[in-house]
Amino acid sequence: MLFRSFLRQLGIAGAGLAWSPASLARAAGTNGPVVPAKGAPRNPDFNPKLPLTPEAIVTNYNNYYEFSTQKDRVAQLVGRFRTSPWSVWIGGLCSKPMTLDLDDLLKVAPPEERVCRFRCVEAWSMVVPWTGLPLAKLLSKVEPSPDALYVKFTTVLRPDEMPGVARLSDYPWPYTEGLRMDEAMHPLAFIATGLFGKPLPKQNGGPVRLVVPWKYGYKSIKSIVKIELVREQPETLWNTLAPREYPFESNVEPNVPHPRWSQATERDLATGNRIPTLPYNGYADQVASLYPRK
Ligand SMILES: Nc1nc2c(c(=O)[nH]1)N[C@H]1C(S)=C(S)[C@@H](COP(=O)(O)O)O[C@H]1N2
Ligand SMILES: [Mo]
Repeated sequence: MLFRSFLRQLGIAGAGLAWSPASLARAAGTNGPVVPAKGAPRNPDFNPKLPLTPEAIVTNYNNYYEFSTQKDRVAQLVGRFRTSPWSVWIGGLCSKPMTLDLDDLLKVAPPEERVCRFRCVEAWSMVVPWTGLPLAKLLSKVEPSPDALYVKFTTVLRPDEMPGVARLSDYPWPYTEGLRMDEAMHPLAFIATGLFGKPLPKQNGGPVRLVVPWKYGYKSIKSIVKIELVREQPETLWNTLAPREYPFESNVEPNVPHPRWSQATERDLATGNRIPTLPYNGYADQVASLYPRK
């Protein structure tokens, strides 16, 4: 599908300059934090040559069930969501638990930009320039203890600001996700605070989210307020709702179909074309060694 007809399908092409910088700033919210994402150098190790999916698509086609199950509605519904002030508690099995406000978090490591493939379990994909820092740098700050075998992440829960929560009243809110400790410490696991050189828009999980590019998109939890080091594999929202459809591990595996559809190909949001899905979403060289054949 052509870019313009895609936008039309989203209902924003008719609005002309719906994706002008001013309207993007409006979408990001006037009370959003000031994040020095601009000027973050692009890390050459991460797909620097992949063509980016247009920003208007990345910021208007969102999965964020706290707001809506309709992808083209999320950006319009985040207006009341307050992302400043923001702080993240990091604790559990570690010797230095701490609460970092966003400014502290941004100082943990110099920001870098990474271009990453992003593959949703629903078989669509995009290519996104994130700004942020490796998750490992953040976790090292709290000095994890050896018995920390998993990391549990939790999204903020504010039903008053998140109109989708009440509509899905039987969901096990808040949204939670998890990684094995060795996955979390892998250099590809990333904490994003920016997108396209700007502060991370609320609809994309601003002000701070996880990005795990070799796993299906639902692992990349948005608007994080809590990171807990734990001994047991944590419960997660999707795994609790439908364990057969959303396994904890969730690596991108083209040969393993979802119970309701094939995972062999994906729809590229930039072009509308179906393209082959790559093992580990194209990151096999980096991460396959984490998963020795059983
Ligand atoms: N808190 C929260 N995080 C979430 C989700 C969600 O509904 N709530 N959706 C997930 C899914 S299924 C995907 S594909 C990605 C979508 O990220 P994007 O909107 O930035 O493309 O966010 C993930 N993180
Ligand atoms: Mo997804």
